[in-house]
Amino acid sequence: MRRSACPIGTGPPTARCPQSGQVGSALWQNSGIGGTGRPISNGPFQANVFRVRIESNAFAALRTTDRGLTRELGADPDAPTLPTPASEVDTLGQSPYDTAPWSRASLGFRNRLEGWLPFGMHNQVHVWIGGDMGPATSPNDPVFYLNHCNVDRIWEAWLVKGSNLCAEPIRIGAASHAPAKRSHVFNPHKPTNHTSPNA
Ligand SMILES: [Cu+2]
Repeated sequence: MRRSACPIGTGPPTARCPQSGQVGSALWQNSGIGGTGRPISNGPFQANVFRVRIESNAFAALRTTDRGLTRELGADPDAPTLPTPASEVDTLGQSPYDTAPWSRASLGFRNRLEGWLPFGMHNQVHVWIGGDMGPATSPNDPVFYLNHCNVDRIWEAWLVKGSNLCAEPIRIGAASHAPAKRSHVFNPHKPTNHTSPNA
């Protein structure tokens, strides 16, 4: 794919690559994976060739549908930009993997990559893209897989650099570290009402 002057992850907004440069990236053009809209109107996933068949309602219950794919790039004030190379450097420098209380309030690599504070890299991408990338059915948007493959890439880089995987092994079996129960909310990537960063 052709690289734009301001590809995703170029860094904080500058005169050369303002915030809008992220929306203007080649990725979101007709020759990429299409852009923004309800539904999106360009690219290989526009409504006349790509249909969303299953969606979440406001309580994350699944229901059938037949509509075009939606995105609202950069429209959510909670995530006005995508993560940047500086975000990645910061994330790779996090150690240990996780800390008490093993929640969205925890410091460490896991939360910085996946979750909150205020948005970990993974959640920040979901919220910045918006539309169908928000609810539990976010795999409806093929860009979901770019985001998750990037999470895997950073996870591998963190392991290769020899980061501290188990800082507090005695605590691993504690009840407080049990997998978070998924709450049924419309947007699993917002910190207001959800505990699992893994959607
Ligand atoms: Cu995700």
